[in-house]
Amino acid sequence: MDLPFERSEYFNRQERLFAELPESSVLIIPANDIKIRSNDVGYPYRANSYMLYLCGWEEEEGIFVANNTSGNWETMLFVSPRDTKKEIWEGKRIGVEGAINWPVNSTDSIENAESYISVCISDSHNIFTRLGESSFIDNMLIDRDDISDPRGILDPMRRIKSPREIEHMQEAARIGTEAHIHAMKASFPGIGEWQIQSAVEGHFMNCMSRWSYPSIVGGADNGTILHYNTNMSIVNDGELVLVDAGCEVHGYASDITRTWPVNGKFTDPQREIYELVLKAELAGIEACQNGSTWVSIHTATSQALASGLIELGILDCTLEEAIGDPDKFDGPYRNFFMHGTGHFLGLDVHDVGGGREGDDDQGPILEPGMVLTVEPGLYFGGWRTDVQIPERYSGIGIRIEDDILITEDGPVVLSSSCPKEIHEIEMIVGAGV
Ligand SMILES: [Mn+2]
Repeated sequence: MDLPFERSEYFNRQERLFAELPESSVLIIPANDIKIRSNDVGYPYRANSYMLYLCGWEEEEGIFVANNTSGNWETMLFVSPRDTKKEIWEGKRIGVEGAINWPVNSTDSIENAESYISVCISDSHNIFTRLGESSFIDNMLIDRDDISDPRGILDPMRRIKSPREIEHMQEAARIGTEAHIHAMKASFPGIGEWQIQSAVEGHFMNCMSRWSYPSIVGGADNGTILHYNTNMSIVNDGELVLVDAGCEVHGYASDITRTWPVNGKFTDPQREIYELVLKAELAGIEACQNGSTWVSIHTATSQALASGLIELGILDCTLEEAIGDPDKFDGPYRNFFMHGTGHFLGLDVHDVGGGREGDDDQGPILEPGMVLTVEPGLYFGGWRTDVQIPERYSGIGIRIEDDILITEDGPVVLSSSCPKEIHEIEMIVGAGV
């Protein structure tokens, strides 16, 4: 099995992390616990992102341990040992001998992990791990109060993608883009949301990929529900469908949203809102400049959306009033755009490194190598009771989302081949597969 990165890249990540840790430290990264779905059947297993980042270990079970109690950093990977009787049922294992090809100093059976880690933690003054990931590790640390979360160091590292990471993300964006094009071509009035989902996810699987989050396929009013993923309704003639779907390549996510009329022709009200969201998205992408603040992207999309809502007569106020407190963005435009403009993207679809709502400052400064989404939307759910929805726009939910790489020369749209201009969409929807 080939690792998705050269061993040197993993060693480089480990060294940069270790350089930030004090003497007498132990770092413990356990694999995710297996979650039961039904009786003895587990949910599909997905490796812990920090495990993938530091050593690329993807098998169920596994503990990455690093310590510098001897003065030098030593890394150890505990894995499930070879066991023919279990492998007959569960599949072949890499095993202790095979795991030495992973970027660690040594490997051992997971059965020996407890005694090794016990010695490590009693010899160390600083324990770095994230509690709540593994009941096994949590139980071993129950009496310790000198535990620190290594994410404070790892997350800023993960925020800047290496050239090889960007290659994997470009590939995830390429597959995601093709999947959206397939779904557009396959659309027709009366199609089921699940059938569109099947076109999208079928393409992921065809490319040896899988979704990076449950696909959102919402027709008409369902498209106004931000995390709708029931995907069980029919999309009728004259209705829009909002598809928010992305896939993973070596753990790296794409996250793309497109909205199109299933009959291939926007109505005037749909076109008015679509053009506004697209304008806001392009303004947000343009704001993705090296050295800019995170919040400047949200400011750009918010100003475009708010002024458009005023022009369309949906809001009757000044731009300042529409946006509200410029630090809080709490004006009435939020009735129709109630989420953030984007998030970092990487090994987690909502990747680590800040930039999420709740940050109290201007957010991270954009730097080359960061990858983030820009995804403004407008939602006019006819079912809403909290706000007056204009009849003309009732049932319209539109979001447009692309994956953006920050470079010294400006934003690079990794999902740029995914159609989003109205004339492109009208040409491709229903073209058949
Ligand atoms: Mn997103």
